[in-house]
Amino acid sequence: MKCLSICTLILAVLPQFSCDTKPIEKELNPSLVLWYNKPAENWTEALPIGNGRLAGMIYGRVENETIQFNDETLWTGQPHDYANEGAHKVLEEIRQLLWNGKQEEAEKLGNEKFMSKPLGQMCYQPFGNVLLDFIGHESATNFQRKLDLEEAISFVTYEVDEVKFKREIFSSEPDQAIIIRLESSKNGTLNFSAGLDSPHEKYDVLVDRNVIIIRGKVNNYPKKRERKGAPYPESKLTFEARLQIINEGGEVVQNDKTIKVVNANSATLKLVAATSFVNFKDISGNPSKWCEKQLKNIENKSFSELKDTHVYDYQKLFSRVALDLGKSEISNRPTDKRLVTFRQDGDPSLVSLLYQYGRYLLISSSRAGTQPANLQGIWNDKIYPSWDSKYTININTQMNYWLAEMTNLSELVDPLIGMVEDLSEAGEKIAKEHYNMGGWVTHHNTDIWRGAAPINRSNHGIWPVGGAWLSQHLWWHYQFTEDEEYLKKRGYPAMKKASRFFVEYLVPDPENSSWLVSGPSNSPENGGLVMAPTMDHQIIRNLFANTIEAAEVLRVDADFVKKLEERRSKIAPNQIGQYGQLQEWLEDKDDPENEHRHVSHLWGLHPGNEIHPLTTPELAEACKVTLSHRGDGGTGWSRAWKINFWARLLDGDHSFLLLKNLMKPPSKDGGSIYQNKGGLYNNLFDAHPPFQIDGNFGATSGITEMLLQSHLRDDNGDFYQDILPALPSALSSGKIEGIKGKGGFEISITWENGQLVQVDVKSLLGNNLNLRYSGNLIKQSTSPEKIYSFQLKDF
Ligand code: FUC
Repeated sequence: MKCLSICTLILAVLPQFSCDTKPIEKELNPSLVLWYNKPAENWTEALPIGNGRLAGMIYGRVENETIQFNDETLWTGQPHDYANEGAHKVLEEIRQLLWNGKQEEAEKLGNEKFMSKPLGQMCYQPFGNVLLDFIGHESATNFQRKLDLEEAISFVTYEVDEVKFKREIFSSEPDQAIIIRLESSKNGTLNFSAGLDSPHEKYDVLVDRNVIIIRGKVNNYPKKRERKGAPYPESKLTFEARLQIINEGGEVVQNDKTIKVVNANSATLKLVAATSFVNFKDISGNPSKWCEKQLKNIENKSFSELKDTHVYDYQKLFSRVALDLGKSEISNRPTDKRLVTFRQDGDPSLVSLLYQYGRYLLISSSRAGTQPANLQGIWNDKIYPSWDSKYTININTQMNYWLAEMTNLSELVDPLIGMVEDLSEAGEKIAKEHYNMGGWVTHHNTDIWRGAAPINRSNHGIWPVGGAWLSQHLWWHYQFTEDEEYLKKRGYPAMKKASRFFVEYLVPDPENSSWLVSGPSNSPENGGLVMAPTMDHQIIRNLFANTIEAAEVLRVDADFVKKLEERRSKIAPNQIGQYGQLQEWLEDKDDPENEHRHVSHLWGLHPGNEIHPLTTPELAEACKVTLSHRGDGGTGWSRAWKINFWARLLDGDHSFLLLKNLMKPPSKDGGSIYQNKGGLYNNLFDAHPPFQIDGNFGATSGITEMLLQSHLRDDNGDFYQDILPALPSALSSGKIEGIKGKGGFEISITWENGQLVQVDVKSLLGNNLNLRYSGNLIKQSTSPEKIYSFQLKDF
C-alpha cells in the first residue's frame, strides 16, 4: 500500500517511472549496496572488486559466469627511457617563435624535435577471465546480484528447482587473492565447471591436481610504429594466475584445461595472480614462484577465515566515514532504475551511494605499495583501452586522489607518492635532455615505465607542469597528517627538485620584464602551444609556496627558500579580461563561446587555494563568468571538476546541479559533442565516455567540498574548518561522520532543514581550531585525541 501511494505520487511527476520495488531477500541499505535483478550484459554493468592490485569484474551470469580480472602491473612494453636526446637545443627557438606570434611554426618544430621517443606511452592490459559454467541453471528465478560496499563483497543469488544458489566474491588485500565462494541450499546439488582464459595471444592453460594454471606473455602494444617510424618497445612482461578449487562434498574431475566439481555442497575458489613486474626499472619477477607461494600461504585458511580477514581489513578504512542523507521508498529500487530517474527524483540516498562508491573504488584500487589508480582505476577489459588506460596528469590522475585525505583515507595516497618519487628520478633525465635544466619535469601523461617526456603532439603534449601539480598531493599529505618523517624522506626531496626545475624554467615576459612566465606550454588541451598560460602560473606559485613552507618545517635550505620567494613574487598574476572572465592566458583572448571540457585556468580556485570568494572576491567573480561561458556539461570528469568549483564558490545549488548532470545514464550516441557527454554506467562507473574513474573520485571530492572545506588559513597559518560551506537545498538534512580537515581534525556534522545542528571535531594533532559556520567563527585551542562539540547556538 505504502509503495503504491508513493509510486502514484512519483508517477505524477515522472512519466516513465514504474513501480519496481520487488520484495528482496534481506533489506539492502540503498546508501551502501548496488544491486540488480538481472545479470550484466556488458562490462560497464559488471560489478568491480579489487584489493589495490588484483581486480575483478563480476558479470553475475547464471549459466556462464565470467569474472574478468586484472593485475595492475600488467602493461605492454618494458623499462624504457623516453628522452629525446638533445631536444633542448630547440627550446629557445620554440619560445622565440611563440613570442613572435608564430604558433604553427613553433608547434611544427616541437613536433619534429622536442617530443618523446617514441611518441606515445604504453598501455594497461587485461589479464584474464575466470569462467564458471553451471549447466542446467538457465531456468533460474529470484535472481539478484549486488555489491555491498560495507563489506566489499559481491553476491549473486538465485533459485533453480527450489534450490537456492549463492556466490560470494571478494578481493582480499591481506591474503592477496580473489576468493569465490559457491554454495547451494541443498547438499549435493552444486555442479559446475571452472576454467581460465586470457585475451593475450600467447598463453597456456594446464591443470595440476585441483589447480588451474594460466601462463602467458603480454601482447605487444597494438600500434607497431609511431608516426616517424620508430618502433614501440616490445612487450616483455610475463604473467601467471592459479585458480585453486576446494570442494566440500561431491568430487573433483580434472580435464585437460578445466576442472569439474560434481554433486558438491559448496566450494571455495582461490585465485592468485602475478606478473614479472618488480618496479619501473626491473621486470625480473617470477610470477610462478609468487603464485605458488601465495597459494601456499592461504592453503589452510577456510572461507570464513578469509572472509573475516578481508572484511576486517577493508572496514578499517571504509568505516571511518559514514554519510546519511536520508532515503525513501524509491531508494529501494535496483540501482540501474534509480539512476534513470535520479535527475527527476533527486533521491538523496543515491548521492550517498555514489559518495561511498568513490571511497570504495579508491580502497579497491590504491593500497600502500601498489600502483596509483590509473584512468580506469585497476579495471580494464581491453587490449587497446582508450588513452591506453594510463595516467593522464593534466587533471585525471590528480582528480583520482582529491578525495583521499578529506575522506579519511590518507594511507591510500602512498602509491601516488611512490609514483612521484619514481617520476622525480625518470623526469631528471627529461629535464636535462629537453630543457638542459636541473630538477625534474613531467608532461601530461605517464605510464608504468614512468614516461615523463612530452607525448602525442606538441600542441598539448608540451606541458611541463605535470610533476608540479602532482607535488601538491605531497604537500597535502603533510598538511593532513603533519608527518615530518614522511616530509623529510619522501615529500620534500621531490618537491624541492620539482621547484629547482621551475627556478630555471620561468622566463621574463618581453612586454613586462618584471613578470616571470611559463612556456612553451599549453592550457590543457585548449588553444595549442603558447607562452604564459594562467594555469601554469597558478601551479608553479603553489609548488613554490609549498616547497618554501616544507623547507621551513624541516628547517633546511634557507638560501633556496629565498630564491623561491623572490621568483614566486614575480610570477605573472591572474588577469581579469574583457568579458569579466578569468583569463586563460596572459593575453586577453578567451572565447566566451568555447565550452571546452578543461577549465584549467580555474586551478587557483580548485584544487589550488589562491582564489576564493572571501579572500579574492573579484577573481572569484571572474571564475563565475568563466564557468558560465564553459557551461554545465562536459565529459564525466569535467562535470566532476565543476561540482568542486561551484562548491569552492560557495554555491551549493549550482554544485548540486553539476552533480545531477553527472548522475544520469550516458547519452545514447556516446555524446559526440563534448558538452553532452558524461553520465554514469549501470554499475555507477563514471562515463567520460568511455569509462574513466576520475569522475567517480571527483564526485566524492565535490560532495565533501559541499560539507567541509579546510583550504583557507588565518594569519598564523591555522586552517579554517568551514562547515557546510556550500550546502545544496536538495540535501537539506543529513549527517556525515569522520571526514577530515587540514591540520588534523576529524569532523562529524549533523544538519537539518538547511541548518547546522551539531558539529563534533576530534583533534588529532592538538592544533588550533578555527571552526567557521555561516560567517561566524569559533576559535579554540585543542589537545590531541579530544573531541570538541558545538551546536548552532554556539556560533
Ligand atoms: C585528457 C582529457 C580527455 C580525456 C583524456 C584521458 O586528455 O582532455 O578528455 O580525459 O585526458
